[in-house]
Amino acid sequence: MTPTNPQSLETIYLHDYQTPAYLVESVDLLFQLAPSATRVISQVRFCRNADRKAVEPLQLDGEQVKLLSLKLDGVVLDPADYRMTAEGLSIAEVPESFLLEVETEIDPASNTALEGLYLSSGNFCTQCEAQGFRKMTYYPDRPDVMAKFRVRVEAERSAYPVLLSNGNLIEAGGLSAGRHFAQWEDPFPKPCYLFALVAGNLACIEDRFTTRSGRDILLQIYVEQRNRELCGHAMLSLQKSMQWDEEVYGLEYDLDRYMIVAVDDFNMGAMENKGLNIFNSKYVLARPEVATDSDFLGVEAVIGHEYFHNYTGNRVTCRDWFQLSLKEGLTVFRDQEFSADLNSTAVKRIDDVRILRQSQFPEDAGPMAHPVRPASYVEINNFYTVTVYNKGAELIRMQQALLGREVFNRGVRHYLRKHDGQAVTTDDFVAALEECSGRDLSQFRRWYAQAGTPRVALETRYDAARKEYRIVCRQSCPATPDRSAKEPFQIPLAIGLLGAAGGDLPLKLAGEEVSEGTTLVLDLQQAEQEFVFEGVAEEPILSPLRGFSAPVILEYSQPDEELAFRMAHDSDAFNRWEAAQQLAQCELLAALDDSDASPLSDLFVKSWTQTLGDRQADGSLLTQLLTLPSEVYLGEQMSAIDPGRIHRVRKAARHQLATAGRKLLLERYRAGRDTQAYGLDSRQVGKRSLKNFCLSLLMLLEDAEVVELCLQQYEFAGNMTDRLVALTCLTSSALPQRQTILDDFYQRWQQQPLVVDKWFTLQATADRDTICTDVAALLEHPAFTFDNPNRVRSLIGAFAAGNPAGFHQADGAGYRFLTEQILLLNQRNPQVAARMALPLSRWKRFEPVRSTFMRQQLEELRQQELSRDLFEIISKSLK
Ligand code: 7MF
Ligand code: ZN
Repeated sequence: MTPTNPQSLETIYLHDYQTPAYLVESVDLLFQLAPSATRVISQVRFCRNADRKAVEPLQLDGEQVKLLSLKLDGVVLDPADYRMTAEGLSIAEVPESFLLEVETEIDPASNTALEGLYLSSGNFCTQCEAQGFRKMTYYPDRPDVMAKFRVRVEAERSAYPVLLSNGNLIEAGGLSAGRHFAQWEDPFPKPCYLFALVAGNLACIEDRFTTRSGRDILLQIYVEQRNRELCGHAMLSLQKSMQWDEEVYGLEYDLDRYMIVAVDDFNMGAMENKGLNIFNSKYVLARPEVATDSDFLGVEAVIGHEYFHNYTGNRVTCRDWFQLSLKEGLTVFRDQEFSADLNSTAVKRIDDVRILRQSQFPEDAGPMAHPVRPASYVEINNFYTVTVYNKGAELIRMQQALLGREVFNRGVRHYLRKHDGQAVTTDDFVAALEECSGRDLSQFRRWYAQAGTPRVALETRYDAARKEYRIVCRQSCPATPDRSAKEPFQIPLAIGLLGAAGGDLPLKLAGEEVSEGTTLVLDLQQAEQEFVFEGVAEEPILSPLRGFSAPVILEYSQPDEELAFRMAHDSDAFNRWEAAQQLAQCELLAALDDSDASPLSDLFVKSWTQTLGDRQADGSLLTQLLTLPSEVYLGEQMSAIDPGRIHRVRKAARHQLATAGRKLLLERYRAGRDTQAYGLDSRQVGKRSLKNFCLSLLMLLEDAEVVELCLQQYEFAGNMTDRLVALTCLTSSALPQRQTILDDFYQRWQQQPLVVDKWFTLQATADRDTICTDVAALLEHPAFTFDNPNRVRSLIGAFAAGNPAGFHQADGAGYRFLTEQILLLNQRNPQVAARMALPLSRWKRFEPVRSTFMRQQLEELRQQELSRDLFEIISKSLK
């Protein structure tokens, strides 16, 4: 752990940005690999940046590395010639251009933070984004310094037969003493955060892709030998990604070889290193017996995401880390569109909006709120957030809505051509769209600079005599830590008007042509603005914010009957779901105030049952429509969150639906059982999804018939999707077979780490009064370890973030448990520890008893010696 010395806790500001004083022409790296003592020899050609007149010191970043030697143009530097700190070294006087040779030693075997060079299952791998490169050698570790890299890797041949780095393999061969080498060269200049190295005993699965210009690309996936049968879906997803980027954006892959390596120990999802992506094995390995349908979708989305970075991130990169959303927001947007095109647009949109509301809106309303382009940070790793990623993607989506798909698409192509090979800013992106469209997006830019979720209140009035329909929009945005007063946003508000027959009415704004299509994007710019529709033949039902066209909180109360009508008839599938959610939300929130055993109205139950009976609709969409708003989302609607009460009401409502719908649920469950071989097409996925939704609800009844179905499904399931749902239901039950079946599952799958993760998660998220002691007991299980981030997330993360009622137990036991684990992790892996602390940061939102307990734990943590990552979160939470 980096000790928290005052220097390392400094805040970095966007307004302090300066171009680098020295640029790099070329980098030659030699890695002499050994687990506890790896030598890194770097030869870097520097030249003074042309925009500099005076001589400035050369500043290099380097942390936790042992400097062995430093030579400038072949001459060994005397310690008096340079200055060293815990964060790097600077050389006061250097010529205009020169060769710097740096030799360092590092210890990958004891690297538990998993940044820089480390070992995973005995194999070497690297993670350099954002600032891991400086943990290997001294170098200007900033994304606006781009260079061509040549890399030579040397290692013992028997233990590390595979030696990989970015780009093209130039040469490979034997060395003395059982060692061998490989020489790699990446022809594209890149910042060092895209550097990668892998060495180990890995199996390689190969396939090919022919680009539309006829170039033949070698595709390789490297995994541990035991996983070689689990790569088919990842390979297919890669080929689909390459195809999609050619078809939609005209982008062809630019190297002859694309490599993916899967490792078990990884702090995050995956990493887009040029030509050599490194993945958390969770997003590569998949087969029906071990992976669920949603795992398969996750692999496809993450493979797509990393592939799409090759242009949006690698060919055009970020000037500095404040611009992170330049590559992440845009690439998330691209992976969302990719998944929507391959699967279902509506279901994908619903999933993405759920993430936004459940994670990003709360972040925007809490102490860690920051703009999509932050203005300052202490630890950059803390800024890989849902705001930068998912709200960032929403900003891209809004620009698409404002410009129209076609113009937007041309704008993105223009951006990539104009800035190819450069390190740029989010402003450069918006400017490229402006150039292409002729539109002025200056007001839109505020979305990048102002934090907080805007609220949009709507008021509507129909004038039957004049056949006019008016919508008055008022926007506001609450204060956030960065600033209190907000300028109005430019908000694309997609709307439709429904007639009594259920169809869309034509849309004609006063003074404009009748608009094409049945959805119109209103361009809201003022704090208050009125839109008048003409020729509206009947009093319409408004369908507002179609497709969730802007990341805002809408304030518009519609009568329950209108919501039920929209739930059945809105032509926008997303808004059918939204209407159902609103209707349920109103009733559940109202029920919080009395202890009624039946929180849902007859109107709701009737509409819900009608939806359940729909035999035409896609199963996945139906499941979404039938699912009540989550406990987290409901909590966000309360002025002071009471997780216990929310849990009870939501459960009572589900029980009510299960009782009222029992017959139909059973019927739809039986109809959904597999009659053919397992397949991943969306029809089959949808069928399983609906069937398993029915089972989950029915299991709340715990009657003999249903329990038998559940036990049968567990026993005879031909795939992990079905088996896991059955086991999840059993785990929250009080049935006598519960423990035997959990043991059985573990016995069957203990050799598959990703399945063992599921086993921990389903216990950590179970609905049980004993949950805190259950989770604490699982810490002692032989399969639990703090060394593997997936395992930590599967138990501790799943409990704190995925079991609101259990974690927020009223006596504070969940909070005390979490604090202990955070402190254990703080030493080993600061990045993961900091993420685990986020649930506590929301203390102010909870009812007084819980709020006090949460704050106490934060105070407790503040007393300890913390990593920079954790220090920033804890101190900002207590401000
Ligand atoms: C899909 O963004 C969406 C987001 C950084 C690491 C992957 O490619 C990445 C890396 C974090 C959080 C989320 C994602 C990634 C990272 C991610 C992955 C797939 N550049 Br941290
Ligand atoms: Zn990314």
